[in-house]
Amino acid sequence: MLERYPNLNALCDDKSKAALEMVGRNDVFSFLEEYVSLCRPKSVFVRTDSKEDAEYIRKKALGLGEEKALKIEGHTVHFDGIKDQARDKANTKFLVGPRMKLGSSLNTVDKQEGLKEVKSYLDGAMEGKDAYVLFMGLGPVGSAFSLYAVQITDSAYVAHSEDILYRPAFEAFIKARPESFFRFVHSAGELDERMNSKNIDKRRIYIDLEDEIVFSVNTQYAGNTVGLKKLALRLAIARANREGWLAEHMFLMAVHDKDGNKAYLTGAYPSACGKTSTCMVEGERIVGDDISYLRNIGGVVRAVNVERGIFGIIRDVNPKDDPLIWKVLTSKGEVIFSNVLVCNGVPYWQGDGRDVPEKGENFSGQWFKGKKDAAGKEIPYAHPNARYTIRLSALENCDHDALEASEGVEVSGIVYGGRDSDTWVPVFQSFDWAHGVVTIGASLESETTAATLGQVGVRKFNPMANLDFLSIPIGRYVYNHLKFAEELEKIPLIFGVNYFQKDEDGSYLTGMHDKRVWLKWIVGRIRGYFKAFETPIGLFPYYEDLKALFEAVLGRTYSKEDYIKQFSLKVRNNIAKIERIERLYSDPEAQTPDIVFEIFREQKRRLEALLKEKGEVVSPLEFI
Ligand code: SPV
Ligand code: MN
Repeated sequence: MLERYPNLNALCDDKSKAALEMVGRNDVFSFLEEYVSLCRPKSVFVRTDSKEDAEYIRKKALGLGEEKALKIEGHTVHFDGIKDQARDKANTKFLVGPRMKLGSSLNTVDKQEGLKEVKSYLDGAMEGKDAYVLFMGLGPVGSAFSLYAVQITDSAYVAHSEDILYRPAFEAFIKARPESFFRFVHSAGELDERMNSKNIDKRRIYIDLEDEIVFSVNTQYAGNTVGLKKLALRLAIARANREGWLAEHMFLMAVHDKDGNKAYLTGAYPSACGKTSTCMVEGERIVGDDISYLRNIGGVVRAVNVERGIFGIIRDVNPKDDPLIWKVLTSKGEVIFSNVLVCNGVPYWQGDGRDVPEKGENFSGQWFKGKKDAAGKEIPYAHPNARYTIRLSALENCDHDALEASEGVEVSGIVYGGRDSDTWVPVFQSFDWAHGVVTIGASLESETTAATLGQVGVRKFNPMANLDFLSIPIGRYVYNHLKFAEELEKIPLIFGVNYFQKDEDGSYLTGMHDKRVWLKWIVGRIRGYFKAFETPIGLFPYYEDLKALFEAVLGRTYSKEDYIKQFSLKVRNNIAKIERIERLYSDPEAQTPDIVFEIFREQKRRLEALLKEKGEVVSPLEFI
């Protein structure tokens, strides 16, 4: 069969040929033939699920210098180029044909034009390099949640990362015979002497939703290149839109109730808003930190972690605040560090609590204290968006059974984590599903962080923390959430959290570990052992319940003064927020259903009445 695909056939060795013959699908072969013909690698390696194949790729990454070995066994470092340190939002675009309408908030390019452009950059882009073909699964393989993907990449680092972060699915792909599968074509393009993508001005991530294929070229940063991560999320959101489920930028975790039973929560927080630290809190269990698929199975919401690893921000990971991650990062085992500083085989990063070496190697090359970039700006020793790539199974707090459960776990609550200094209280619950979807999830805002290119510290709208990955009109996306609950027998509760409220002097109003208390309150609400009182924006906790939780969880007295400060409702700021958010949904192409505006109107009416009656800031005690 392969003989009908001359370039592919000629580039594979016997082992790879045998693997492809086992797959035996013309749609796979014609896809690969098209892109090996265009990109022209010197050989093609087809990865099966075997340990040897994973090892082959790991060794390639080291042999080629895409990764370097560190002192601790199994640890490597990878450097992305100085201008390739984050997701490139401006050059990530959907290819749209004449009939596709995605609304003004999505970044699009005419399909024919975009294809022509990206294919011109892919033309010969793999020359002199080996290409790796990977068959991977999203979610536990062989389950109702599973999606399959085939990626071709010329980066051994990308292929290695995929192996740590996702489930190999060569055999599952053959067995499941999926009707359709996601396709990813990646080339780092021409490389410089440090093995970094050279033509950053021609960096493109173009997404074809009709053919479920993503092209990524002239970049190495994992958020732009690891197909199964954010590239697949965009395709999955479009697929979920057609099929009636939800593809979300959410962690999945277990929180124990007072009897020690687990309640599973999903949580959406924009980058660097406390998402990983929440699902990693002491005493609870992590299932996943980034992407979940949610389905209605038998009238309840069930979810899986799409991934099996973490591509986490390493900044501020230290033994005191993150003992479990720290342990993995300082013990034997497979870890890829990226964009840290390496000195004598030891990786260093910002906020690790150690003395900063005077020199070493970092994303800029040989680094020394005071080194400046081309614009005269001092280069930090480690990039603020430096990362670690690990398997979840390496973590002591991993909920292994839930991670591997092919039927997923039942979701009892959904948490949306915003980041603002002056609008949301630390934790609150919505009145019902629609109210939570609209005024909490769809109204999420955060300040920008180093995970995306551009200015840091600006408040940005980020519905369900999924804005960067939306591949359907934004109002339609919200509608899908509203619709999702219609056929449910058990509807998860929805909560909002904000760890970043500030006092007048600029200091944070809540402590780093207080999120453990908010989670316990959430579980108490789910199990029905805490009451809550009504305010115009939702249900708030009683002081006595929080006081008892602070004592039990953190062994600390929680003062009424703190409670009043933290849970005072900033009425005017909440009105202003609604006005900001409403506008963003009003583009007709957004396809926002009327109910969204009605829910905003009602909330605004409640807030305005309160403003008249009690003023701009209202103590929680006033509601009781
Ligand atoms: C995020 O930025 O949301 C991440 C890392 O999880 S990235 O892979 O860059 O998307
Ligand atoms: Mn993410």
